[in-house]
Amino acid sequence: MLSIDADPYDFEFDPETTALVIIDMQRDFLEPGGFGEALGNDVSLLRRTIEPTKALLAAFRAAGMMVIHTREGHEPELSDLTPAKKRRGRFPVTIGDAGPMGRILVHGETGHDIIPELYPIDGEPVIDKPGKGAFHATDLEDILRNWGMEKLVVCGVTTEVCVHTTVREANDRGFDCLVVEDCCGSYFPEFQEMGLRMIKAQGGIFGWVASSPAVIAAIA
Ligand code: TIU
Repeated sequence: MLSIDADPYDFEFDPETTALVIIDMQRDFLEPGGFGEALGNDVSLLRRTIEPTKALLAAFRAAGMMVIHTREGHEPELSDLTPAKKRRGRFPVTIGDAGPMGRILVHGETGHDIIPELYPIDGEPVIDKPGKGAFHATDLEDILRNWGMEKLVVCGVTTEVCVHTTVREANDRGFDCLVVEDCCGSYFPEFQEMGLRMIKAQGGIFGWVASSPAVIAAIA
């Protein structure tokens, strides 16, 4: 067992049964002209997560640990897009509409893909998810159980939306989750802070929180 200096207490893990799950580091959320901007957000707020996540990903790859990527998005015919999700926000441009990076949050479009800095390599599963949580309507739970994973190191965007939903889903399925604070980003600084505090409060009601240097030090 290895140990990471984390809140509310040390996170102990076996590298053989611990996976890195990188949530939705897609152009649509991190670059101008995508879904994040269509929702009225300043996407530059998320970009500080890229460099620390590159280092974290490199550490997992060097250690031969499992890495999984997720992407939020929909089939080109929008068959997996609920009418409620399409309508939400009453924005003039929304999911499935054309934007500067192609149709917003649609599989195969430039904006839907993972940013080049964190691009998956062969052997790393990419989970396409239609919802905010990575377990809803995906194979993620089967993949984790088939590969014998018990604990998850989770990061990505956005902290209070897809990272939180995924951690809550994982927690209820019996996975211990450690959230990497500097590798998570929100369009709202106050949600970033509160989102992380909610994870680790009450004895780690949803999981643990640590910095990427602490995680990398433990793995190295
Ligand atoms: N809007 C927002 O904060 N997030 C999302 O819509 N999806 C994810 O968090 N990936």
